[in-house]
Amino acid sequence: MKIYIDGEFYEKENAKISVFDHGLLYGDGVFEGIRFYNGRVFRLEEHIDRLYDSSHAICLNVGLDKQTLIEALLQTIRLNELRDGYVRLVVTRGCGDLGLNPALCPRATVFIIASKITLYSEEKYEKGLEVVTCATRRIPHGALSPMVKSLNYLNNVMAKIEAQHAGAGEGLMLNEQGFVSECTGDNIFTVKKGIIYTPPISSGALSGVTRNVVFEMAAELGITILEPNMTRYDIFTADECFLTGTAAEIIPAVKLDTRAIGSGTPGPLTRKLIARFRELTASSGEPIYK
Ligand code: PXG
Repeated sequence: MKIYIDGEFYEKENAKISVFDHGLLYGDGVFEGIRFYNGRVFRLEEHIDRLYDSSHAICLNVGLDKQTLIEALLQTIRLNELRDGYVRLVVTRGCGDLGLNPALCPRATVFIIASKITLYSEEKYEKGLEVVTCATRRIPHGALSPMVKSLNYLNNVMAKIEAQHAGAGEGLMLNEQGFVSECTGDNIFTVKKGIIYTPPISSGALSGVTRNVVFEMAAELGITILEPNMTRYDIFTADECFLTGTAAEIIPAVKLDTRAIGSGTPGPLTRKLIARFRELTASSGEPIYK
């Protein structure tokens, strides 16, 4: 495996970051998780744009322009001779001193890992996930914008632990007001009487790239999507529910806090969206091998 760090490629054993890197010391940095299918990177531009928006919001200069970073990412996949997989792109504040002052970090650290990721078995895509509500709330806008895909995932990790302790596949996170925000690493959608619903970004949800693909697919199918404030009740009483994320793709959710959602099996619109999503991932995206 070849890993990109600051313009050089290293074997896995030698791909190391300093203990003085502020990404490690303070979670000071941003990242993207990007998938590629059939020799093409899916929604590359959207991921890169979000990374630069996240960096800009935290006053972090990536140190590379978008095109150079895209070329480094494609080159990392090529050197690993992969056609299907997952890229983790990370930009940290870089090496500094002890003390959180970012001004003491002269330049960002950029690293890129191209590998594989499987979050759920095929059975979960067929039968659906069970979800539980977590006590851990989504970070509020006033603490750190939840739009920033930062290296501070501790609240999501705490929520994931709660879900695991409950034996559930995913954990539902509410915001400080008690409205539904998203899951620990996925956006959430419901279907009720033919209309699709998802919490607004203002709820604290990440503006997911896969979430945006659902909006496009719904437009294509002529299905309305609404973004009202949502509560657990709206999910208990939905006809269908599914989660979206780069790693999870589109996965049905069939139970919330022991209540069956709809029939308790993946619904027809969910299945249709999964099928269309698979067509899109197989046929679109930035070619890796030109
Ligand atoms: N919300 C949160 C908090 C996320 O971390 C999403 C929503 C979905 O966004 P995208 O743009 O991927 O549709 C995410 C993304 C992992 C992993 O390693 C997690 C994500 C993406 C890739 C890998 O568990 N979460």
